[in-house]
Amino acid sequence: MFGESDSHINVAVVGLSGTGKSTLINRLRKVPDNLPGAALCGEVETANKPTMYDLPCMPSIRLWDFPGGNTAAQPQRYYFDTLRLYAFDALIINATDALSDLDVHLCSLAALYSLPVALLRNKADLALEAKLRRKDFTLPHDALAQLREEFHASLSSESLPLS
Ligand SMILES: Nc1nc2c(ncn2[C@@H]2O[C@H](COP(=O)(O)OP(=O)(O)O)[C@@H](O)[C@H]2O)c(=O)[nH]1
Ligand SMILES: [Mg+2]
Repeated sequence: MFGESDSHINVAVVGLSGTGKSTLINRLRKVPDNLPGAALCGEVETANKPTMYDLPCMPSIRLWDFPGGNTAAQPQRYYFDTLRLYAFDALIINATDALSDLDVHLCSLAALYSLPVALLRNKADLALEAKLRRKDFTLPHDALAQLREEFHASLSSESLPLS
């Protein structure tokens, strides 16, 4: 994948399938999803092996798009070891509405290997729309504040090893 002499900071973007990992990489790289060379996005899993992308605004960083974990092809118990996540410099774990068992599993293993983790709450736009549609809130600002609270509460309830 990359040698020990690799001077880049290699960041693995991981999580369940469909959480928006590939889309996130395209947004960070400021490329449209349909541009040749962009990370493939879709409603079904589009990545079957880790794929590397540069980050033009931060040349020392390389982003790696991973297949989703906890699928028939990538069972959760093998995901971290088989895909050699321990060899990376940091993980971006993509979560959505509810924190998944995979997210918690990856956080624990990352702590074991002293890997820094960024745990993202993705697709917040959909959750925000749903809150407003149910008329739980009239102001988007209040709905967003509750989304944040709910996510923080789910992090605390799992006692994640996050700093
Ligand atoms: N509404 C919304 N849709 C998103 C977001 N991120 C990704 N998607 C959509 O979710 C689907 C799966 O995204 P993808 O990046 O392929 O997920 P991956 O399997 O984790 O790589 C695609 O249809 C994306 O357009 C987001 O933040 N909001
Ligand atoms: Mg993908």
